[in-house]
Amino acid sequence: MISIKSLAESPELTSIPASYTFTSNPNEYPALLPADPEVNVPIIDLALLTFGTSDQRSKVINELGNACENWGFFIVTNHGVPESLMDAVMDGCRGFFYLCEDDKLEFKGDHVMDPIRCGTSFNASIEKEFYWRDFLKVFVHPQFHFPNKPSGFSPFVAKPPTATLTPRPSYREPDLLLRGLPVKNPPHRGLPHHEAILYSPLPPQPPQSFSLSLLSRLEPAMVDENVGVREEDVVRGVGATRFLDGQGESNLALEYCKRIREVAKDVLEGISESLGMESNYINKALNLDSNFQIFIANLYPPCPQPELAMGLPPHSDHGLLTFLTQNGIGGLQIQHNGKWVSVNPIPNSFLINTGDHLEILSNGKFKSVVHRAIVNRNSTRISLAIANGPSLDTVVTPAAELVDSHNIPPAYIGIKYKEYIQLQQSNNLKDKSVLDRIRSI
Ligand SMILES: O=C(O)CCC(=O)C(=O)O
Repeated sequence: MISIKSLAESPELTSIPASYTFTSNPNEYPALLPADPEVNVPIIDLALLTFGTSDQRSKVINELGNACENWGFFIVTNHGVPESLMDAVMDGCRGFFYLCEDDKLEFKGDHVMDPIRCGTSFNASIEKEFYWRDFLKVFVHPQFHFPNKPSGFSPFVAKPPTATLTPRPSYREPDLLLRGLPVKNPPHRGLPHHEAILYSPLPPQPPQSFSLSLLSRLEPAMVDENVGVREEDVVRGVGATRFLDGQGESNLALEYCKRIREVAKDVLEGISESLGMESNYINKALNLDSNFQIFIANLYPPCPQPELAMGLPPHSDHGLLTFLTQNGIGGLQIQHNGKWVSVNPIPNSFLINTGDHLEILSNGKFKSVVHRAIVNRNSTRISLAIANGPSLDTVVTPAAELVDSHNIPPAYIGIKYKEYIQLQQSNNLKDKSVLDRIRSI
């Protein structure tokens, strides 16, 4: 089936084909409502969860609990994932969608559980109406897969740098000192992992994105002076810096996904505490060391009749937490108090939503919230949704601590996470249809 990108680029396209008509009555579908300034998704400063005083930490835990209960969505700032990495992964994904159709065919995949799959709509083989969306879906943990195109995404073995680079005027040393880490690796001796971040070709930026929380995520291997990065990779890249792991392997997407898992772990610790449990409750109960993580990139090209089309229909997410970023173009709408609300994430933040498995685990206290992606007439929107779930073999059931056989029975029957995903991915994407199948009350 033709990609939506190719269809949208056809010069003669002035209206959408009938098969892309989501509603025939544009009045029913307030697609392009501006975000309501009165309705604000909670914003949570994650640095306070990790580094705050105990009062600040308790306040953030409280905010997390309220956000999960009342919104199912929240925005996190000061998360520690470098903005240059977020931008670079976004650029790489744009590059993927702009590959020629033949190049993308290689990654088409045949089955919903193929580890790399790209395509159009949601499940075009069974859908009667199609969505104005192309996608790339990749399983990135516990095994990391990724397309080897465009080239900025390919792994490479780092070799020591051959030239001295001028560092950004940076907070590198103070940050290291604050963390108690030795300030080694002067530029002439090679660039360690964290400096690959700081020596980005992007213009100098305010320090907020490299605050303490970034350094919190540096592991000893990353400050190994033997791990270098080539200058040409720093200055060229896909408009980006390469990121290295302890073995000298580099892959932007791998690093990005790893950072997100670390943030997800912190957030889930806060959420566990908000449920009255030990901080590592969810991480332990759901075996998050081998958690299943999916990287989804969505492309929504300009649409000549956005009021009739849909990017992604109303649905909830299957996992625990999904991390969403976008290329500065809005389009996400969420259900809140019975109304559709447009949400525009703020730059350098993640919009996080709670998925079906957090609803199950919390026995319905936290709701996975239905959301949709609308399209627009003028701009190409790209969103990245990184879904973090339990391990594939885990059967998640309501936490025993939240169930009382007399007054609060378990509201869901658990099924293996892998089966749950298969059910969602092989059917039409519709509201909370999979969760509805396993409700017990
Ligand atoms: O593009 C968006 O804003 C939403 C993406 C989404 O819901 C998904 O990929 O499941």
